[in-house]
Parts: sequence; structure tokens; C-alpha cells
Amino acid sequence: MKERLQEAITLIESVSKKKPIIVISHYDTDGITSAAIFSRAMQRWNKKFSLQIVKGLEEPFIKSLPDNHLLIFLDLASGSLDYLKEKNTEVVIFDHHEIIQQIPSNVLMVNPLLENHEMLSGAGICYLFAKTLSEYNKDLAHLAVIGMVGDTLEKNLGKVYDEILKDADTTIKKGLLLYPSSRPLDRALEYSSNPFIPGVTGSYKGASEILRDAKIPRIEGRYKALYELTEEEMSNLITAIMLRGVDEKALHTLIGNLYLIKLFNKQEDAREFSALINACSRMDFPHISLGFCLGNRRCREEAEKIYHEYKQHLIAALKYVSESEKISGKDYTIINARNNIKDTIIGTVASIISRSPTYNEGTIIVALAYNENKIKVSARMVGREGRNVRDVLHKAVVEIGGEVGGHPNAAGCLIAKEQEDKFIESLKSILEPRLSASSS
Ligand SMILES: [Mn+2]
Repeated sequence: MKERLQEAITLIESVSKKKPIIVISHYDTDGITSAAIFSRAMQRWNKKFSLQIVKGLEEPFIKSLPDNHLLIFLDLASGSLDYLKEKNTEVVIFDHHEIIQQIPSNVLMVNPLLENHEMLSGAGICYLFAKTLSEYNKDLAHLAVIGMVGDTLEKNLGKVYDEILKDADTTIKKGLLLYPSSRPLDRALEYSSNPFIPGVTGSYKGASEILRDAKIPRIEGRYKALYELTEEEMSNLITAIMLRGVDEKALHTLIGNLYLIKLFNKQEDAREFSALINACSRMDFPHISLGFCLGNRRCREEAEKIYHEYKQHLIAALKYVSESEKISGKDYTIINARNNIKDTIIGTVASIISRSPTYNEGTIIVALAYNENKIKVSARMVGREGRNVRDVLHKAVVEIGGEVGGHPNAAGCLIAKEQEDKFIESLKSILEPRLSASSS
């Protein structure tokens, strides 16, 4: 990795004398923190560049990029090598995604998968790049920690991350991974969607009650934050959550390390920042979260407003789902939210309810929301065992048209609004167990 990073620095140094630089990064938390680290490092290195944040790399977009520029990709592009081969210019990629095509000669790839290196997120790679450039960039390490939890890499950390965590002066505390761990617990519980706690998620009253049950007192008018709990309080809280129907096994997967980092001179939960950055992107304000990462106070205010709004959207959506009429059968539930839930959060809503104890393992959840003249469809499987939801969607859109993307346990598609009834009917017939064995 060291040699590759050095090569990248040499290449950027020489090509930047002849060509302008375009940097392109991904819109999720890891991509935004990658962009923040990279931008600051380039600025300190006196390199000018323009930056774009994108949701993905489609062929037309890559085609539209100019040839006489140095193209630098962060946290993406490992899967787009065949398109990049066509570009008549130098390309540098800092990424950790799978490399499925031959690396063309105009591309310099920095990717831990290439050399059996410890897995790093995009922000982790960008941080190593920045630190190789100058030790002064060590003050960007906290952003690499946010990227790490954004991409949920924390279950398997190696030596490089040990050092990054040290550079960021991170405090690590074991406990329940309920965020924000650095804010009063009543709010953290009210907004908790993972775990989804029946009677508590979305209800301030329920949150106060569970804290009373767990014997967690108010001190000077406010509840303790998760990271301030004693061991006994932590275990009381875990028991109280289990008593509300959250499965013990599911809860145990939510016990792990809390990462507390400093940003704006305060100790804060890295997961909370990751969620905030993600919320800004989902609400279409990636530049605000980028400014936030770079320490801009006005962006911080804006980002917090957007994040708050995003959480309210989510809570309102969950409330809508719990009260609305659903189409249910054996092992499936279809939620047609129409205009009642924003299309940008319908996937998150489907994910949250697929983790709620209301549904049995193997249940398929399909949620629909309008997006102008289209309908955004998100399908999730509850638990690990069950039908392949991507295949289910594929079958359902065969006749009406629509492109399906995703994985066997989480997939989505866009369909035309006129096809609403037809889609639901065809979905039902695929999900219903056959009433008779006869086929024509
Ligand atoms: Mn990533």
C-alpha cells in the first residue's frame, strides 16, 4: 500500500503541472469523509481541483468527463474499469470495492484488495494518502474513524486502524450500540431504529418509561448519555429493552465498541456523525455534510437541522406504517405508502421495519412510495433465511417493465405509476403460496 500511495503522489504531482484535476467521490458517509480528507490534504499541498459528489458511476457520466483532466475517484470506480479504459487521460482510484475487470494501463489503483492488505474504507485509504503526504494531516484522522463506522468495518479491525484510532485520539467504550451515545438517553431511545424497540421507538413517553424501568435517573434535569452509564445501568437497560420484545440474539449483535471522537472541540459519537452525514446526502445536501466534516460551523448548524428533519421524517413514516392498512399474507407484507412517505427514505423505512420484532424471520416486506410519475419500490427480507427478494421483484416487473437492483435480502426498483395496481397484483400472486398444484 505504501508504494502505491507514493506512486499516486508522484503521479498527481507531475500530471497536475499539465492538467486540471477533477475529484469524484461517493455520496454515502464513507465517500463524504473521503472527500473531506482528500480535499483538505490537496489544499494543504497547494493543488487546485474541482470536486463532484455522485450517487453512482453510470457509463454516460464517465463518458461526459473531459479527457484533458486528471481524474481522481474516491470510494468508487473499482467496478467501472472498462468505462475508464476509454478515457484518454490519467486516472487515479482510491477505493476498496471489488475489482472485477482488468486494470487498464491509464489507471493507477490504490485498493487494499489488490495486495491482501487489511480492509480499509475509502476514508481510511484517503487518510493514509494524506498522512503519507504530510504528518500535519494527522489532524484528519477522526474523519477516517467516521468513514470506518459508516461502512461498518469495525468488527474486523487490524493494525492500520489501531493506529488511525490512536491518531484520532479516540475513546473506545464497550456497550450497546445505540446512538447518539453522547446525548441524553431519552432522545436516543425515542429515535432508535436499530434496535427498533416496540412502544419506545417513536414515543417520548415510552422512552421515559423504559428509563424508569431500568432505574436510570435524571441528573440536574437531564438523562445520562449512554457512554456515561455505569455497568449496572447498562445491563439494566439491556434487560429492559429485551423485556419489550427485542430478541436477545438480535440485541447481542448490537453490543460492541462505541467510538468517541473530537469534532468542534467536543467528544462525540462517531456513529452519530456518520448518521448525520448520511442524512444530509439522503435529503440531497451532500455539500453541507462535506462542509460539516471540514469544520465549518455554519454547515454544522445546517447539517443538524437537516438531520433533525430527516429523523422526524423517519419517525413520522414509521408511525404511518404502524397505523396504515397493509396488504398481508402468509410470509409477506406490502405497504403502499403512496405520497405519505418520501421516496428517498422508503428504503430506510423498509429496512427498519424488517428489523422490528413484529415480523417473523423469512417474512418479505415490500414498501412503495411515489416519486413524481414513478413509484419507488423497496423490498427487504426479515432475518437471514428466506426467499430471494431481488428475484421476487424481477418476476413482478417482467410484464410491466422496470430495472431491479440490489441483493438477495434487500432490493429495489422503479416502476411507472400507472402500473401500481398491476404491480401489486402480480406481486401478490408471486408471494402467495400456490393454492393448487395445477399449472396450465
Ligand atoms: Mn466505502
